Amino acid sequence: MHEHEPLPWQPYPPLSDAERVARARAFGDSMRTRRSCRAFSEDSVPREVIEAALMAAGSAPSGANRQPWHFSVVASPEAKIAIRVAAEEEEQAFYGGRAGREWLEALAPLGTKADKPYLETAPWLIVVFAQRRNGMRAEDLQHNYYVTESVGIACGLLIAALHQAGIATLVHTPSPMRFLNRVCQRPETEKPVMIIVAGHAAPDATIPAHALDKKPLEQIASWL
Ligand code: IYR
Repeated sequence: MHEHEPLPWQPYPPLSDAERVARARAFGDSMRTRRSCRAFSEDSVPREVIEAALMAAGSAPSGANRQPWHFSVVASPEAKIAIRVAAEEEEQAFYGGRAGREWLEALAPLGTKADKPYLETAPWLIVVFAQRRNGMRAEDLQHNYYVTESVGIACGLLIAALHQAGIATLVHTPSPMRFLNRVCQRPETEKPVMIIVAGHAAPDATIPAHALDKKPLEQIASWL
């Protein structure tokens, strides 16, 4: 057999068009109830939930199927504290002026600030790394393709899977975030992309009204 012989397509479940519409709407309706959570309780989430959601993330399409992602899953209090301390240090500088007036004005409706207690209270921090290339030595160096796009898709699936499992999430992007390589013991060839904070919302969690303002279909799509 040829080395690259394709396998037959595995048919999707046969549905009526009405069922297809209903399923797409049901998923959309569910995803529209997802909100970024900025106050987490200490309530636990089973590791199996995180594992299943990571398997969903790992199913994402990627450039040349290189799957250029790594998920460092942090639950230990020591590692969470190390991440909180380093992240807050960067955020102090960010909110203290490094972000610039325009960016800070854009964030004002969200009410975010340098204090990040959720990095310690949430049961899981999923630190996402992008593998720009594999291998350290020139002779076994392998480049990956469309790394940003691939990792972005995987993160979208991860957030969707966690939401479907009833888990609250926050995409957190301390800037710069190279400290995550040190805390998570990942090689310098990997670029930290985001932290996905996962857990349950604290009883007093709030959402900024601004977050409910999603663009209508007419504004996000055009048809030719
Ligand atoms: N990393 C900061 C700032 C921040 C930036 C954007 I763009 C956001 O959508 C939200 C926050 C923080 O986490 O506070």
